[in-house]
Amino acid sequence: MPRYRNTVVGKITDQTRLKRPGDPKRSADPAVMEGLSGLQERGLKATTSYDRFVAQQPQCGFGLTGVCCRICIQGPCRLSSRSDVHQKGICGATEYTVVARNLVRSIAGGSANHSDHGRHIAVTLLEIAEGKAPDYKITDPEKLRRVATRLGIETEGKSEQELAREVALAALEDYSRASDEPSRFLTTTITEGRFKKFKHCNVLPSNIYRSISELMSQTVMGMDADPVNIIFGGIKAALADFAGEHIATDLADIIFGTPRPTVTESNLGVIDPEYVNIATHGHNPTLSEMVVEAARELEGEAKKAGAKGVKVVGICCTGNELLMRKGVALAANQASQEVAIMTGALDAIVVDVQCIQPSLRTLSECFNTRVITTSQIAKIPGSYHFDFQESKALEQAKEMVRLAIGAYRERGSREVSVPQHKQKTTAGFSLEALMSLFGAINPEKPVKVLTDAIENGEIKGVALFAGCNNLKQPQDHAHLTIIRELAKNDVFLVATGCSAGACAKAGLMTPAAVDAFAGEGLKKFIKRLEEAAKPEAGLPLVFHMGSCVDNSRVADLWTAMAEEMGVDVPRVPFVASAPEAMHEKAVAIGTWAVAMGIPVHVGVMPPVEGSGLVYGILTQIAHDVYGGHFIFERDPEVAARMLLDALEYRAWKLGIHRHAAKKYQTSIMASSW
Ligand code: BF8
Ligand code: SF4
Repeated sequence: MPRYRNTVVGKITDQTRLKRPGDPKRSADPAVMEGLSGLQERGLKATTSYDRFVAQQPQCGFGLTGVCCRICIQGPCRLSSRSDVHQKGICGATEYTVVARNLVRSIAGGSANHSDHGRHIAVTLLEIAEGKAPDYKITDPEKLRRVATRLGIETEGKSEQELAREVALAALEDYSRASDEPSRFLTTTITEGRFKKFKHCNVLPSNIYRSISELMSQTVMGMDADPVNIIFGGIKAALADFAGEHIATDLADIIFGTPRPTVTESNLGVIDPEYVNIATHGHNPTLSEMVVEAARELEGEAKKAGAKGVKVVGICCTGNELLMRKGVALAANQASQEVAIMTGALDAIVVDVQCIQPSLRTLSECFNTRVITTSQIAKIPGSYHFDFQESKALEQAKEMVRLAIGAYRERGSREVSVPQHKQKTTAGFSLEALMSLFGAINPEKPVKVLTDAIENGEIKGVALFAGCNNLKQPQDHAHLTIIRELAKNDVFLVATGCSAGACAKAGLMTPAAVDAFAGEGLKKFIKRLEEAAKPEAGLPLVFHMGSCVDNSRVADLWTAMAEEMGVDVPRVPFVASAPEAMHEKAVAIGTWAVAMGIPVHVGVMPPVEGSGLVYGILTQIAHDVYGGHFIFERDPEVAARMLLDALEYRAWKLGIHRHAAKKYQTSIMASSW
């Protein structure tokens, strides 16, 4: 079998590396452009990330290519192949060691973030089971039973409380196991082929935290110098990240309910100046669900203060969690969080963890917004801080809402300026919701509806759009450009995280977008689903599958497809793209997706170009070993072509192999991609 070669992989187009300082095109989102120019018009001196990005130019070339090592304090050592004396760091570390170490340390960061989030939810479930978190309950007992069964826990004759306790303890065991037995949340959610592959490569994590700390240990000064071994350590921590994400998704569904299709609105226009407005921002739904409840209960107090009521809106992945489960409107994704405050109509912004810019606090000074932090490990100096405890969650959430009502009272006649842009959004497509949609056509084998559509050529495959905003690109532009191109070429589209936010704000999560952008095959497929399932609000062009931890839902989809097709994941026509990746969490997700066998496009160059060897491992060798690989391409149009090529290559091979298997009455080859 010839090795997979995309003719443009390994090279990148000549797009300018950095957005020109002063480039007026800062965002594809008209609400953001209006918000930014409004600031100047109002004569306010506040600066935003967009300004600070320009101020940071030119960024350091050593850092940009990953060859700056600061791991010990003899450094920083900046390596350069152009100078004899700078080819190695002081300790003798070469560029491939330094680049690999820097890369995997960001996987450790991302994995720590996601798995911490998962552990927090597992502890909440345990507290619910033990009666220590009276404001929470088990909303989806069926999912509780399904997850328990998947984990091999006996369900017969057990109460909800008993089962919740056992599931929570099984999740916590994935963080504390002393033996080398692999993580149960990983091994029970992947194909047998992937299990064998991970075992063979010695990358199966056992204890999530141990994988992260081992990786930190592996990469300190004077430890591992072998780039391949370092990257394998990174893959292990990335698979631990996957386990943590799966715990977060499964257990949040059990506590707060598994998302079902819901209709809401997105973009800054959802902020209504006549209400007390509270933005919930971050990632963990444990707090924000309580804020929604507290806002409902304190409606009367808000009215007494002269408002029409309390309006909760979402930002980033906390926004996605609330949007999926509660139909709460999404105000902003990552790069427009500051602009939400700049409307002047946000009375409070309640934050939990991750992707929260410290700049919010400074900006809030100009607009009298209460910034409320709630995590012991995510404080911003000068903010209101609550040490959030599940045992008194609702009581604390009410205090936060009262702070917002107080700020509303002080608003008086202060000028507010909300950009009037918002779009209808149909969201809430958990895997269960997607399967029930497909089940309207084939109740016995719902996923077959999707795989059949690929096999008969109606659609070309599935693409996941994930990841962040990154101000090296105009906000949302790359997401929207690639998505429209793939839609035109009949690719079924799912999205999570800030990519889902970009789609929602741009109106791509509406039935109208199907008519406007889908190619004939995709349109036919979606309309067929619509006719069978008759969803009240119709179906969107891009299916919102949730927050970033909910990429676990997407992995479950490709696993289900692989099982239905009788192949392993690397053969499924499925690709992923993070057009504006920014966070360490995105590096962790991209890495486990590649290890699962998915081609993953990244639209912003990560700091790996300093080592040809590491670059080659990520873009070529990864494919030989795992069947997935990274595609680094900054030009969204070229990237779209490359993603389509990867899908077509898989669909073509599947057809060829299926034909041969039928002819010779053998099973489909599984060993070579
Ligand atoms: O976890 S996509 S900017 S908000 S890291 Fe952050 Fe990136 Fe957004 Fe959600 Ni995910
Ligand atoms: Fe320099 Fe080696 Fe220390 Fe890195 S670990 S800073 S390369 S001496």
